[in-house]
Amino acid sequence: MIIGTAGHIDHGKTTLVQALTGVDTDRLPEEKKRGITIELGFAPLVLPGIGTAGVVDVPGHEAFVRTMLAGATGVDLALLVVAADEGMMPQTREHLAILSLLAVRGGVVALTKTDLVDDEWLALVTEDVRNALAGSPLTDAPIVPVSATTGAGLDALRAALAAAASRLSARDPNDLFRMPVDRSFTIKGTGTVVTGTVWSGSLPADATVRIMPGGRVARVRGIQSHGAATTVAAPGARVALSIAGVERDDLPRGSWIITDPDWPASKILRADVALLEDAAPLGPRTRVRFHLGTQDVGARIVAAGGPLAPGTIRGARVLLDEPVLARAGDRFVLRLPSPAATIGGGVVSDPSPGVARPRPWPANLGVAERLQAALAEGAGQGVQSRSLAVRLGVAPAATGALLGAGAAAVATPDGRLVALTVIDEAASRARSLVAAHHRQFPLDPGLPLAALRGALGVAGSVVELALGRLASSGAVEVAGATARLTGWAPALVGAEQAIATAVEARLLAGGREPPSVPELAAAIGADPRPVLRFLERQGAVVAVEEDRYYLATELAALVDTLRAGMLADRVYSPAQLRDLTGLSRKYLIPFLEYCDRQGVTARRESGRIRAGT
Ligand SMILES: Nc1nc2c(ncn2[C@@H]2O[C@H](COP(=O)(O)OP(=O)(O)OP(=O)(O)O)[C@@H](O)[C@H]2O)c(=O)[nH]1
Ligand SMILES: [Mg+2]
Repeated sequence: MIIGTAGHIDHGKTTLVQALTGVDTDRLPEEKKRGITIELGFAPLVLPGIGTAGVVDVPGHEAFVRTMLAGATGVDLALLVVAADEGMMPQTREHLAILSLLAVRGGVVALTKTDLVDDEWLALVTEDVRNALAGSPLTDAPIVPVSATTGAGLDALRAALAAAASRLSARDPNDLFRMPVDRSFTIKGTGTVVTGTVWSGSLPADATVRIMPGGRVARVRGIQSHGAATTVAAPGARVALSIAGVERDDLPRGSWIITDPDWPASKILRADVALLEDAAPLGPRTRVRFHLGTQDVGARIVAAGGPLAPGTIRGARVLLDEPVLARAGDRFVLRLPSPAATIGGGVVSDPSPGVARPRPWPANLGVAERLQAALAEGAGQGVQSRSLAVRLGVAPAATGALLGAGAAAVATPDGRLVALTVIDEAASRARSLVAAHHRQFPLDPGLPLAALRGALGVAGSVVELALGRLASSGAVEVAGATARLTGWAPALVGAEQAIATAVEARLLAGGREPPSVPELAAAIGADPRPVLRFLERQGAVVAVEEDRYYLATELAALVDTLRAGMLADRVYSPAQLRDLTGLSRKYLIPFLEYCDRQGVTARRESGRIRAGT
């Protein structure tokens, strides 16, 4: 449970945190000297009935909004501090806007320094604050009058925080582990230590982690929470991790600690974006700062249908100057660098689009709609199933249920999710391709699978699924490495039949010395090759050398003659074998090489022997 302070400079945030927890979080000499908070402060707060919550104290100075953002990101509850003597001030409003953009889940307003004002003034300020809260996540938040100086109202404030905390739903400990780093330092004897709030999932001690966005792998040596060693970093906890094998500069604020091996960093993402009421329209060329977690990078926002204007949420493509670790559902804040101002923010709808120039999606899509859109974009390659938890922002265990809940998709054996329509379409195209192949090559046994895969342009596993469907519907069957219409067999018809008759007649007439393919072609006035290949598959002819076919019966008789005439273990010279077969030299050598390949004969230095039995 993390509570984050918010509010204008000098309104008493740090003093109030000290009054509640006993911890002075302003430790830096410069903070002491200037009397302001510069860096994030952390203190444990015991809440009745809840346990120990972590308080993150942020600076109110307008120059440190970036630090405030790093502190406010991932908090469960906001503690908005307003000094009763000054009331609503610019950073009160800016911090409130940031809490809204981050969609903080609840909070309490502390109207502090009440010892400095009278009741009438207090009533006016309270009304002012209530009006300012309208439309924010703190709309109905209790406004508790307190004084850090006198201690008045502190118990009521604790009770209000405890009540707000009790209304929060617990975070899923089985979700993907993720922690943005807010501080990193070196402790003598311990090494590199990072602190942060666990956004999701759990981390056991000794875990292997990835430091994002760079992806470096490291090992966790120890975990502490609120100063005590613990065996697991639980979701929503403030923790310190000591990490082996890295320097503090390897994981500065803005780094992320994760465990998922496949979670990619994003350079381009899809998001729903909205501008604050008082922001100027934002075009695609304006450079903004994109704050997500404790990370902030330069970015440009390309919204669908022209520049963004306040008042509507729009789908956009976010182009990031540097990689960011994002997940669907993540909230982010947009600021202008100079003059520094918070101008808007949004929610990541797709952290890893499947194409280089993703078109923005409509705003406010649900999980099922985003899955359908991703499947449509993935087309014949589908979407990797293991990417869904990040890409859709659901716990890994819940991704299976998406399919059960009617997503019209199929899981492939190689871990993809493919839209049913894609498989249907691949199946119908495969069927047409096979039929067209039969028409074009009636002597061919079918369309080679490799050619089919190439022509369909979809993942191999999608081709398998499509063929599986065609097979079960009885439309297409796979035989060996080819696909054919079920029951289809190559046959000689028309002109091919005439060629076959002429070819067989001439091969028969040639006997042991049949004409070559070019000779056949010249004799019959047509290309005999397709017919010869067909007859070869039928077993009627055999290619003894390139461009020379024998009738199978003729060849078998010739081989028998050779085998019968050769004694075992005796070497025959070519001249002897010529006499034995009656073949001229031109035919003899290719025939003997054929017999070598077939294992009928084997070569020796001075001739050939009979091989085999
Ligand atoms: N009278 C009175 N003074 C207070 C109270 N709370 C804080 N102060 C004074 O207000 C001044 C600012 O208090 P801080 O707690 O430093 O204010 P802050 O909001 O943390 O300021 P930043 O972190 O710089 O934004 C200090 O001089 C405090 O002593 C209070 O309840 N009553
Ligand atoms: Mg302070």
